[in-house]
Amino acid sequence: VLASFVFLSEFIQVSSLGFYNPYIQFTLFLLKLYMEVSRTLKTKIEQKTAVVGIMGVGYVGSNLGWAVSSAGYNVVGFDIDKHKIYTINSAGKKNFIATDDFSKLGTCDVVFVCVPTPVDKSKKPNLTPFVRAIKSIKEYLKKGQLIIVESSVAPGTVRGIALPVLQTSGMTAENDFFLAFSPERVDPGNRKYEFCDIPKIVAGMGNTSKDLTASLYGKFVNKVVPVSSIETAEFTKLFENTFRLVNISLVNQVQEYADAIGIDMNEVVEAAATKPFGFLPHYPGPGVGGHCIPVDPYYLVDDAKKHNISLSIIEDAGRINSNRPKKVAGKAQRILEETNGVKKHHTVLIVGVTYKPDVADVRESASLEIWEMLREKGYTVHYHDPYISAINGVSSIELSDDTVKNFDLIIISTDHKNIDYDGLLQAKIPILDTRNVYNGNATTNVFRL
Ligand code: SAJ
Repeated sequence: VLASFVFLSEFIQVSSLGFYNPYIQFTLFLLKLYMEVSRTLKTKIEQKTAVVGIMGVGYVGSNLGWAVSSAGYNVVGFDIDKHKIYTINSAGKKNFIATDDFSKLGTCDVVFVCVPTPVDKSKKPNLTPFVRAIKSIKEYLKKGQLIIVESSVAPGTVRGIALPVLQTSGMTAENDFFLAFSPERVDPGNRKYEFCDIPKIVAGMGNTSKDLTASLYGKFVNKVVPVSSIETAEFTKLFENTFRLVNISLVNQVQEYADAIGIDMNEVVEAAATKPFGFLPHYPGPGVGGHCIPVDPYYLVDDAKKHNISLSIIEDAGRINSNRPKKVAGKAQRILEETNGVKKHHTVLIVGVTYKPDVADVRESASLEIWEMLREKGYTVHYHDPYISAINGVSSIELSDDTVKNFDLIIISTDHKNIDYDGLLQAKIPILDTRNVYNGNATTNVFRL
């Protein structure tokens, strides 16, 4: 009855505008209803009464959830991983809870998609988690909901895959629901930039989606950067990480040449970085880990191939970086044979097993590849990492004179800040410093990559 009353009053109001053409009247009426939908959401965003859902509360979704809830919104995290759910709920933040009950998606005014978009062993994109998340959202999609994809995907994925799935609900984007894309830029362990300091690129299926999304991010991010299309935003994310991958591979490959002629590549990079323009420092390392840099660029490679374009530079860069753990293992073997004899059984201590310093994340970590290669050479390998208490069936060993002296070689593979590297020198054990923690300071028992 209420609905028909609203319908009637709207119809009368519209028709009183003097348009007696029924088609114009009906169109105006629909326009009014549509504006009502977006205006309601806009009001909820402005008044912070919008309920915000986040599909996937890993490092991206959980960081986003803390930021959005700290801005004053009620946030519901959705995940299939009970540990992730427990971690959020045990924090006891009243306006940030997590659940595996996806039916609660229907209570959300906004739903972010922050699920992983990995690649498989042959570097082919794997959108299974992404499509599964979109289908769950479609199940509970309601009129006026805003869906914002943050997961890194190839250009055209939101429009070509997410949109059709959502529209099987019978609702259409920009009329019944809103659909946008804003690439995640969470940087684990980065203490220099808070969440709010990192500008957010934003694009929508239409202007209303874009504007609603920009106004929401504007509540907890200092700078929102609207771009012309969703594809531009998808492309931007992948390109910014491809830039990093290629530059890391450049410094890794050139380091081999520098090393061959006795030049310290880290010193070269530091010297080049004194140029205040046109140079961005990247440093040689034992390999490229994590879930962004060695992954995102292959979404570009894969999509470019569909357009008969070969982004060979990215594939070459990937090969250079993938080859680094093998170089470290080979260098370790040479050092051991030089310092410890060819036949003697060798024991190696790897310092740092996470993929990058000061984070407790081992995904795609080069250190673990190096470990496996040393084990295949018959070496006994132990590790120390203050962020990882146990892995590969062993525990992190404490660094002390008594423990360190039992090793034939120490490999500094991830340079956490909270490790006493000078203390390691006291043991006079050969050290392979793949991260330049000794900054090239010449000491007899320190070897560079
Ligand atoms: N690495 C090098 N040399 C370098 C920089 C990194 O070998 O000069 C290695 C690291 O050891 C690590 C891998 O590359 O194994 C990736 O390092 P990363 O610093 O890029 O760390 P990520 O994977 O956490 O990348 C994130 C990305 N952020 C997002 O995707 C939102 C990336 O875009 C950032 O540039 C990066 O953090 C950052 O700058 O810290």
